[in-house]
Amino acid sequence: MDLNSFIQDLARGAGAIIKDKHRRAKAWRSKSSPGDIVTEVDEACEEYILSRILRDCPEDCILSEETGSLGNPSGVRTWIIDPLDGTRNYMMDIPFFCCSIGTTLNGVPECGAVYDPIHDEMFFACRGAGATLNGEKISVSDVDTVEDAVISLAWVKDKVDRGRFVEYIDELSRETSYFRRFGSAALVMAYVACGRVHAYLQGGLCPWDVAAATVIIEEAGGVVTDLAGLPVDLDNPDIEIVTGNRFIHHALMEKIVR
Ligand code: 2AM
Ligand code: CA
Repeated sequence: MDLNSFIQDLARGAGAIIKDKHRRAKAWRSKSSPGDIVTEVDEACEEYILSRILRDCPEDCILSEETGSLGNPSGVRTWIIDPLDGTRNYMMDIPFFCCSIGTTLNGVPECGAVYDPIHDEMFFACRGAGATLNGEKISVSDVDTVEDAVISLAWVKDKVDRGRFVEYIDELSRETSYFRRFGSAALVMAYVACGRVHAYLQGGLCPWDVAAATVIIEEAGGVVTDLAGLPVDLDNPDIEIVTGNRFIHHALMEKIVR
């Protein structure tokens, strides 16, 4: 099996399901909190992706947002899946959401596909082979001052100390006004990888929000760490992330994490 084309094919297939239901009534319900929602489309996409992986890669382990862990628990490769990232945007007809599918080998990020079905953009990388957008090589921006940086900064309210993130905004707003909040962690990370956004800082994420995009950013020349400057731990259910090119990443760590 060609892993590169299989992952992209899965993300495109899920993207077709997402796009088909876009702007149509969808059944939905709350999960862990009123803000944390799942629709029938998240579940339909997940079923599509999981059935293909279970059929074609029975030796692998799987972690998927709506179902949790399944597959072979001792597999060396783990699939980490968010069938639909940006569900709130999707519900609101805001065209910023994606399907995110990553793999790790012995816990190390290996490959990732982040597919935006509305704009037909496939962000993809496998370790050691560079990152691409629709097949064209991409890289992070070379902006080197916070003053010029477009920064996405967000948090999940029930999972983080909100005051700390408000302080980050207070500190950074002395130097830039270019704050954004997109509502899909995987897709904004893909935007960091191709230089559309210069930095992204968020608390309260889950492994499936960041697994695929982490390898895409790293292969695009960017840096991805937690707020302590350490590699992101994909076993952690509550992930904080700082990412950007190495200048902006360093500047953010200096200014806010001190
Ligand atoms: P989701 O759309 O797959 O739920 C929103 O800022 C971003 O945070 C989205 O990527 C969203 O993923 C993610 N997220 C993770 N945990 C969340 C939660 N408990 N509530 C809302 N968004 C959450
Ligand atoms: Ca999701």
